[in-house]
Amino acid sequence: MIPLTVSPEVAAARAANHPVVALESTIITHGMPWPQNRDTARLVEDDIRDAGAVPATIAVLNGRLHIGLTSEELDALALSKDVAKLSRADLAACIARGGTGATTVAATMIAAHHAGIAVFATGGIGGVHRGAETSFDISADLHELARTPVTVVAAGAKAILDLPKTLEVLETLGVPVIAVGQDDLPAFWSRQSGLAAPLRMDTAQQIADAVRMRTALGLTGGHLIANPVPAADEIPREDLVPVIEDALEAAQAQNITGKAVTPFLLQRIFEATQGRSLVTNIALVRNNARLAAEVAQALGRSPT
Ligand code: PSU
Ligand code: MN
Repeated sequence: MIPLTVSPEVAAARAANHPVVALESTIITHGMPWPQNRDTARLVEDDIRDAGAVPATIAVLNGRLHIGLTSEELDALALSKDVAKLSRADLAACIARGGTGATTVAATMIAAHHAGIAVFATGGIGGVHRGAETSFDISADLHELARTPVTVVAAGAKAILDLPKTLEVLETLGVPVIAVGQDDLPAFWSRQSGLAAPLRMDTAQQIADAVRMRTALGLTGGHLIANPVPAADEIPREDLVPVIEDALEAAQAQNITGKAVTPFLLQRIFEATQGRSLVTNIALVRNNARLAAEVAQALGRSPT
């Protein structure tokens, strides 16, 4: 038996067949500093409610898998230090030991699917890190997208990664990568990556139709919906190139490896941009939450 706690709001939504959107918690504990992490988590939940769906923030608290957090639970998580960052490899062990952990994209997909939630909004997925040819650092998020049927709305993969290699791996794994409203793959803080997205769709209904067809064909796995950050909030790619290079050099000089790499780089870039990267990160997550709510609603309607 899985020790599962479904929040009253999420339980009521599921009972009424109302659209639900999953949210991860690593972005709260490892992706943003206090208090913006807590404020963003709340804003994003409200964005989903305003757009006509119910948010389900997912985390492991004292050995229980939570689908939907109360505002007290959310505050406590946002304030806690030394919370584990859980992926497919460590989700079960954390629950079994009675631990507390934040879920990454991979672990949130597993939990969402378990709870019957088909759509999930985040900032940017993990992917193939630069230098992966020697470090072998490839996020478990990619393999999760290949196997677990959840539609993940993100602003692409984080621009700290090797985006061409990330696209290659997603193609190899058979994950549909769909850019929204443009031909170019978005690059998290920037609208453009300079890489053509494999697929393009312009409406939530088109995305929902594609998701349904993939299920009808019996194909396992999820979708990556790459939603560009709103133009008013983006940091142009040219501005970020030197900042990312610097952060990567610092990570190497300080021997940062494994799970610590992504949080380290995000924090470095936050400092180097005087907080501008965080403003953009918040805007893009909110934008993804709104689209995810539309996709969840479109999945509840009949196909076009
Ligand atoms: N989106 C953000 N900020 C984040 C993340 C996503 O805007 O911090 C997190 C997600 O939990 C994602 C993780 O799964 O970063 C990637 O970590 P890694 O590269 O170690 O797989
Ligand atoms: Mn990694």
